[in-house]
Amino acid sequence: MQANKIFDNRAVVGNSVTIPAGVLGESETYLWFTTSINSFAYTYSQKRTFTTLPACEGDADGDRDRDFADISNVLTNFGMMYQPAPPGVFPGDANGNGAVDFADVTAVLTSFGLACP
Ligand SMILES: [Ca+2]
Ligand SMILES: [Ca+2]
Repeated sequence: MQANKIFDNRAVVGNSVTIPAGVLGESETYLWFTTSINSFAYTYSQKRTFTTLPACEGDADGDRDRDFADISNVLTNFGMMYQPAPPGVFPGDANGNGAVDFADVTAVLTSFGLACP
């Protein structure tokens, strides 16, 4: 597998990293490279890759389904603008265009109950 992007995050807390929404793209492969030094000054490095999931139109809350919670999420965030529209899932933006409007209501209703790809 060939990684097509590299994400460098030096803000590791404990053994977890939270990557903010909008940083990673959909259906893209990233290289995960870590280096740690133990108490004996031994340096240990690992390389891993991971691939993000494809977009799921109609999933307004980012939990990979299309249900009543998505309708509620669109209505709660109706009128919000996330411009310019970065990749990722933003509350209420069911079609990923950066705005929460009637098109998002339609996106949820037309895909209601369908599984995400
Ligand atoms: Ca959902
Ligand atoms: Ca939208």
